[in-house]
Amino acid sequence: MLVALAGGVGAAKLLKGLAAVHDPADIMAVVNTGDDLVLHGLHISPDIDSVTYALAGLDNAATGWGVVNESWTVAENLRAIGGVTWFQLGDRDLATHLYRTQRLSEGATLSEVTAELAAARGVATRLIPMSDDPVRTRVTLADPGEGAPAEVAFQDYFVRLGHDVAVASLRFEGADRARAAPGVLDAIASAERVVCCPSNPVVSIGPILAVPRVLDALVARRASVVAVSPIVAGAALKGPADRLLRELGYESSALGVARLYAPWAATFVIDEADAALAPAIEELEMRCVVTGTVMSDPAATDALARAVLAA
Ligand code: FO1
Repeated sequence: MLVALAGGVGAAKLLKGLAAVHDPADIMAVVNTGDDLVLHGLHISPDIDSVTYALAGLDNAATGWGVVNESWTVAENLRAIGGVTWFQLGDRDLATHLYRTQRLSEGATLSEVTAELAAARGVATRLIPMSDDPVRTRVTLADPGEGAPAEVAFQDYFVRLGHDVAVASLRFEGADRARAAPGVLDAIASAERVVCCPSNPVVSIGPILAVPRVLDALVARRASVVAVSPIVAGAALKGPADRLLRELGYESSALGVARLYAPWAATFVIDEADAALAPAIEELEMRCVVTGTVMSDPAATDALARAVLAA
């Protein structure tokens, strides 16, 4: 079994590549749920949905989230009646949130619903939330502004504020009481290889590591863990990972991410643009693999997946 730690868009791409070059039924993706939110009474799991849509070939490559060929009738009507529209939900995407919310209200777990949705979309890769218990990423803003709350929910920071604000700190509400979803710890313990996808180290991988016993399980399997740097030439390919790393006191480089991951990952994959960092990464007692990590098309994605499996 290949186990992958996954956030949203970066993970979705690599998982697509891994599923193309390895038996998808032998891959289990453990997905971040710290970004989850309830809006219009609907339970939305953005990272689970990004991964599911990508593996089903339904992903919207232009946005990196949501469904391809989306229509916006509900959103347009919601806007007309003065509803909340800063977090955009397309018509096709809404079906997913309706299904999830209904099943959760019937007593199904998030793991069960995630498996049902993946099966319904024809996804062979096993998708599992990091936890069935609620864990919510909360963001403390450095300059909240007069009368504004200092701490906001993750999607308020990410979408409503366009992650264009300085962050002072993060916390993963509920993580201390959360249990890893059924099967996660056993899968890490018995995996042939664990792949940490090129996701945001602090807000995508961070919440997974914050679930009790996950970090210990990874440390115990350090020799089998391969992580892919989400930072290339000092910058994130998408999203605020570079800025967040700096604001939280880490170096915004592949080396900075390697320092964060060194306790539990023995192999680190970096881009050719960062080849000069390899010796410093190897000093962390990590094996450093230098290859093309920018997944600009399916061929590049599959090549990275092959390099990760060969690492
Ligand atoms: N990201 C945006 O930037 N704007 C949106 O309106 C938005 C809506 C949305 C709806 C469903 C969904 O599954 C994801 C959505 N995202 C949106 C993406 C999401 O906020 C982030 O990409 C992830 O949480 C970060 O990994």
